[in-house]
Parts: sequence; C-alpha cells; structure tokens
Amino acid sequence: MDYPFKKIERKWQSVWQKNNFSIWRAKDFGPKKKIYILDMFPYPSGEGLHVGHTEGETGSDILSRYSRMNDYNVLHPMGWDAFGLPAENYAIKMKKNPMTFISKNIATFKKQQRSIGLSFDWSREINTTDPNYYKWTQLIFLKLFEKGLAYKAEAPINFCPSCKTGLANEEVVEGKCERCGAETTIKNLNQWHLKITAYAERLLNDLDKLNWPENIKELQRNWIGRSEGYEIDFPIEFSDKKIRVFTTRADTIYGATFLVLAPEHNFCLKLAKDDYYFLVERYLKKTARQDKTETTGVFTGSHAIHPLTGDRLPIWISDYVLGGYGSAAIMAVPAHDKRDYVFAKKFSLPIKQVIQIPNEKGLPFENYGQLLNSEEFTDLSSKEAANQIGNYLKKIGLGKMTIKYRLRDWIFSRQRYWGEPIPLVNCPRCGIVPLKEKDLPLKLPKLKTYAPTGTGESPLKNAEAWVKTRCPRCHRPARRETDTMPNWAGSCWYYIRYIDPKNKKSLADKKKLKTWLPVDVYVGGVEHAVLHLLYARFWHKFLYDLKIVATDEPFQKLVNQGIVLGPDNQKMSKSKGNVVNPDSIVKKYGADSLRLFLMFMGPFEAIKSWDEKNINGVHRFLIRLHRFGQRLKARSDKTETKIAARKKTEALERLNWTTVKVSHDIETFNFNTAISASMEFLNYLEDNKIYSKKIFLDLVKLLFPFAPHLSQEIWSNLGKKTILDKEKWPKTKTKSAGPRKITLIVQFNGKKKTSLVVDADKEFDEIKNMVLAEPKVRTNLKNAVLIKTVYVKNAVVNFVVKPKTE
Ligand code: ANZ
Ligand code: ZN
Repeated sequence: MDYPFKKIERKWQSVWQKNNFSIWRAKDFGPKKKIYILDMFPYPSGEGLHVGHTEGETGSDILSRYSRMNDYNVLHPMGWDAFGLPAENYAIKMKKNPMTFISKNIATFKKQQRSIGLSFDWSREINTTDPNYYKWTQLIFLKLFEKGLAYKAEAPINFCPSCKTGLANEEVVEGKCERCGAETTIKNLNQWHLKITAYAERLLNDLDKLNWPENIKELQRNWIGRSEGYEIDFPIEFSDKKIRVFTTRADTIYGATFLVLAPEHNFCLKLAKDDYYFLVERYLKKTARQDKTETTGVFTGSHAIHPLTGDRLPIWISDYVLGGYGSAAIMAVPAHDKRDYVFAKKFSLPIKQVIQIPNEKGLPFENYGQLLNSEEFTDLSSKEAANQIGNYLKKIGLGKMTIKYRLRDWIFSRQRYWGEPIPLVNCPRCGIVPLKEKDLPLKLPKLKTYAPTGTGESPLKNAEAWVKTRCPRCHRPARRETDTMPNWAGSCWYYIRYIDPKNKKSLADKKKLKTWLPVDVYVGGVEHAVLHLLYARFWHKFLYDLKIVATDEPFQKLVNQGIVLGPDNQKMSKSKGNVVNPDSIVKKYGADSLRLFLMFMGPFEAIKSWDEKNINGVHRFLIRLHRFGQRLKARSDKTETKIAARKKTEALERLNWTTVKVSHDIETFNFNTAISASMEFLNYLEDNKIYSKKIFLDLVKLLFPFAPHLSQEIWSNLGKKTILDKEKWPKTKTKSAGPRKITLIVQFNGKKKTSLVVDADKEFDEIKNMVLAEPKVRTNLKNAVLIKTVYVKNAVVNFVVKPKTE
C-alpha cells in the first residue's frame, strides 16, 4: 500500500513557505558557528531543471539540513546565471527582449526546486542580469581597468561569412557554423583582455591550500602550465637581430639542427628571402586552418648561428610551434623531441643525437640522460649540463633562466547583446575613459532587433542613441564601448553578493564578508574545472588585493557530483531525447523518493546512469517507514516498557552506530551508504519488533535531511509539534563509527550458554580467539570433545560437543 506522498509533500511545503521561507534564513551575526554551503547557480534555460541539477542540489540540501540540526548558522542561497547565448539566440528568433522569457524560466526553476523540498534562503536570491547586480560586476571591471589589468588588444573571433556573425567556440562544430553549416573563418578584432596571467603564480601555488578533488587541481595546474627553462638567443646570419627561443632542455642545445618560428612570429616575412617570399606568404595565409594534425612547414631561406658551435641553422616556419606560448620560436632538437623528429624526417633535415640512449631504445629519445657530442659538456648528466650551459650562455649574454606559463590572458569581450555592457567610453580627445561609479549601472538598452550587425560586432553598435554619449572627463561627444562581458563575469563573484544581496553602497558589507567567507562547501559539475573556477579565483584574489575580501581563496572545499547519464547510458541532451525531467518522477513517486533515489544510485561523485526501475526500491522503503510510524502511533505508550532490557540495550547500541555512520557519511558526501545504514536499521527494528517511539524518532531525524517531507509528517504524527529543521541531531556516545558491533550468542549443542559483543560481519576465524577466551566457553569446552562448530554470521556460534569419555 502506497503512502499519501502528494498530500504530505504539499502540506509541509506550504508550512516551510510561511513568512517567505524564514526558517531557512541565515543570520548574519548570529552566535552560532557559520557554514556556507553553495551550489553552482544554474542557467535558467527554457527546458527547466533536469536531474543533473537536482542531484547536486539535493546533496547540498542534505548537508544544509544536517548542519542546521547540528546547530550551525547555515548560508545556503540560490540564484540565476542568466546572461548567455541560448537566451540571445532565442531573442533573435522571437524578436523579444531576453529578459521577458528569462523571468518566466526562473519562475519555472523555482517552482521545481520548491517541489523537491530544497531548503534555500530565498531572501538572498540574485540574478546576474539584474542591473542592481551587474552594477557591481561593472564596478569590478572598472577596478581591474584602473589597476591596469584590463587592456585592449587584437584577438581572433570565429566568424561565419554566411550568417555574418561572430560565433562562440561552442557554436563552431568541426570548423563549421552550427546554424548554417558554412565553413567558419577567423576574424581579428580589437578586444578587451583581463590580465589573469599576472596571477598565474598565485593561482598555481594556492591550489595546495584547497580541499578540492585532486583531479580538478591537476586540471588547473595543467591549464596554468608552469615551465622552468631558458630563453636562448640565436643571432640571425647577416643581421644584427636575434631569434629568441624558449626551451626546457638547454642540455640538448648541441642537438639543435634548425629553428622553427610560429606563423604568428613577427619575423616570418622579414626573414623570407627572394625565392622563398611567395611560399612563405602562401603558407602564412593557409595556416588559419582548423586541422593541425598534418605536419606542414616552409623554409624562410634564412639561417641563424648556433651560439655554441657557430653552425648555420636553417630557419623554418611551422604551425606546430604556437604563437601564444614561450617566445613563439623553438630550437628544434629532432633526436630528442618527437614533433621535431617528425618534422625533420618530413623535410629531410639533419638529426643529431646528444643524449646517450639505452641499447634497446631508438630515436627520438625524450628522456634525460648523459650527454654525447656536446664538446666540453659531454658525459655530464642532463641536469648538470643544463645548469652549466645556462650559466655559460648567460655569461656571453645569449641566455637566461625563465619561467613560462601556458595560461593566456582572458579575452573579455563578446560581440553580443545579452551580457553586461563594458562601462567605458571612447572619447576622440581623451581616449578610453571609464564611467564614474555614480553612473553605474550602465544598463542594456532595449533594441528593436537583437540580430547581429553583419560585421561580427555587437548588436549594440546599432543602438545609436545609446552609443552616443558624452565623455565623462571632458564632456565632449563620445561613443560607448559596444562589446559586452562574457558569461563568466557574473559568475565570478555571485557567492559574494549572496552575503549582502541588497547592499546599495558596496559589493557587500565588509563585516558580513568577514563572517561568511570563504565558502565552506561548493557543489557543482566537473565541467567547470577550469574556466569558471579559475576565473572566480582570479577575481577573488584581485578583490583580496583591494582588501575587499579577507580570504585569498573563495571556495575552501569543492565537491563534484558525478553526472547522471540518461537511461541509454548516454549524456542527457535534448537532441537525444533522453533527458529525465524531475517533475514526472515527483508526480509518480513523490519528491522524497526522487531525492532518496538520486542519492542512492551510487557514490555522489561517481558517474551513474538513470534506471527508473530502481526507484521502487527506495519508494518501498519509504512506504515501510510510513507504516512503521502508523503502527507505533496505534500502540499505547506502554509498549515501550515491554521491550526486554537486553533487546533495548542492543537496539540503542545499534542506533548509536547508525547515527555515527549517517553523520560521518553526510559530512563526507557518502549519501548512498548513509541511506543503506538507515535501511538496515529499519529492517532491524521491524525484524526484532522494537516498537520504541524514542528509538524510531531518532531514525526519523536521521532520515530528515534525505526525505524531509515524510520524516516531518511522521514526526508530527507521533505527537511532536516542532519543525525538524529546528530539532537537534541525535546525540552519539562515540565519535567514530568504527565497525558495527553485534551481540553474538554462544550455544553448546543448541543451548545458549553466553553471549559477547563482537564486530559485525566477521568470519569465524577473525573472532575465534575472542570467543574461545570467554570463561563460559572455556569451562564448557574443557569437559567435552568438540565435534563441529556451526557459525551463523552476526548471530550465533553453536559448538556441537560430546562428553569426554575417560
Ligand atoms: C628544445 C627541446 C629539446 C625541447 C628537447 C624539448 C625537448 P613545455 O614543457 O610545455 O613548456 N616549445 C617552446 N615554445 C614552444 C611553442 N611556442 N610552441 C610549441 N613548442 C614550444 O615545453 C617546452 C618545450 O616545448 C621547449 O623545449 C620547446 O622545445 C617547445 F629534446 O626546446 B624544447
Ligand atoms: Zn574626453
């Protein structure tokens, strides 16, 4: 028989909703210890919430409810990351302002989140597209500008010549425009950049302080990509210019047989000699290609001089050397670098081995070793040689040690409408002039059409009345910047605004920031490993340097929920039609079953696939929980005293163990094992007919964070008037769960002689010595011959004996 989950859930949701959800409101300066539990805020898409959001949000909700019961002052907010491409594209199609349907989408999301009982502090809701929010995003940009961390430079955008519009990377699929299929090109535009590279070292080093999954830290480390090496200058033959290369293997310099420049290198055309000019020019035009798997290159006709041997080295150009890394030029050592080797083979360039290699190995050999063919450095180890060669080059003024980062500055311009306007003005007289803080927010104008301009520039270019303004400095006519900020801007600091969302004077009050930061637990998808999580750390460090925030990292602990695959084991997507909508599950089984199921599918951080069949398991558990509550209600309170003392002790022992286990598992995001421990405990109560209200109500408390509606219903059915959010979590006698204990009955020939407490789930061999040491066992065995031992795990050991015959 099912339980009336619809009625129950509706009832408690309306109780929670009273006074605008005041029971979940965080207190700014309360006496309790604080905990800030944050979800990555969603983009309110037209499709509504999907089970991927639901999974993460349920996990953080469990921790939040648990923390409230453990006497924490919990900050658990929600908001909307509402700028972005899908809304803009929809606006173009519908010829409507994106705001109109964003609001509708948000309403849907909120309704869904409430329907699954998520306990957010709604008084702190924020929306990145609200001018009262983006005013502060704009202000942070102005501060970056003021500190020289925002600058304009040429950078490429993807451009579709057929749609005549700039495209985001995700709109280019295999080199083609996602909408019309035309081949895309690259267009260079003057764009805003943020100097995140100025923070590279700190962003890298401070990762060590964070309690984040190791794989995410590693992704960030690789993204930042620190390399220690040498810059070495190779003089160009018949010229006073030099080519600077970056190498991490100065030890292999005697093996350098040619140089390679990136196509973006300034010298490419200058070095192209007579007959080669045309070929070089053609090569440079062609390398805007997307596919760079094929080895291509062109000789410039020029040579450089090897700084140690004086040999002439041909200078080539190839796109396997990146324009944006190191010094955009390399010394090629084909014997010891794979890419150089492939290149040398293809263009028949010399290969010179300079590191000794083991017999069984061939070229290219990329490991370190002992030097060969390297004049006075021969026989040194790679490490020693790199040192000595580096020192020598320094002495003759042709080299120095250096550190390079792979991290590039952040291109911060978007040629879009639906983003924060960049609050700058171009004045013909004063140049680029920032708006005054009092003139923020600079609001987005309403447009007649949101269609692109055709040149790759922002549709704001067409809003002539908005673009035309006066210079904040000299008050002469000037024009506004029309690029907008990328989607990542608003999400760089939203966790700060939650702390003081209505503040009119600053991002947030300093004292409040000091109370709440850092975020203690941040829950979200692994897809944000680099961009969002790196950009937010960058802005946070910048605000730290401005002494606005008092911590130098925003998110102390990070937890990634594993993605939920569709029923077909594929990533859920609209195009595959395998998206599971939580609404249908709530309707069929109730919110508590959905929550429990999402958490019971597997470890929180593991990838799982959706199999609706299995909901029945958790749903039946809830039915049994409900029924047990009904049964208890029907009994008189006297039954409590009828439970045998021994049984009661054992039940309390077990309850203690379950409480410790569930607490520990919630704190470590092992929700699935917390649920199974609770299930086992209910089994135990049922099997042993332990009709104790006191014990059962503690189990109900343990289940409250997972299945809040039903737990609250049972709680109140059994005569409790309080709201469980405000109740205390059950106390435990012990801190660590350790192994679960059971009482093992010891029999001789089927008759109970004694019992002892041992660890649960043990094989007999593991507890044999303890059992044999029991005094009763010893005396009984002394006078008997043991025939066999029958052991039933977690229950009984029976010694079958016969009397000793003298
Ligand atoms: C000579 C050499 C010999 C190198 C050898 C490697 C092995 P990481 O660790 O990633 O920093 N390099 C330098 N600038 C480059 C660029 N703009 N595009 C592509 N490759 C570039 O790698 C540094 C190494 O990558 C450098 O050390 C350089 O090749 C190459 F046996 O110099 B090496
Ligand atoms: Zn001016």
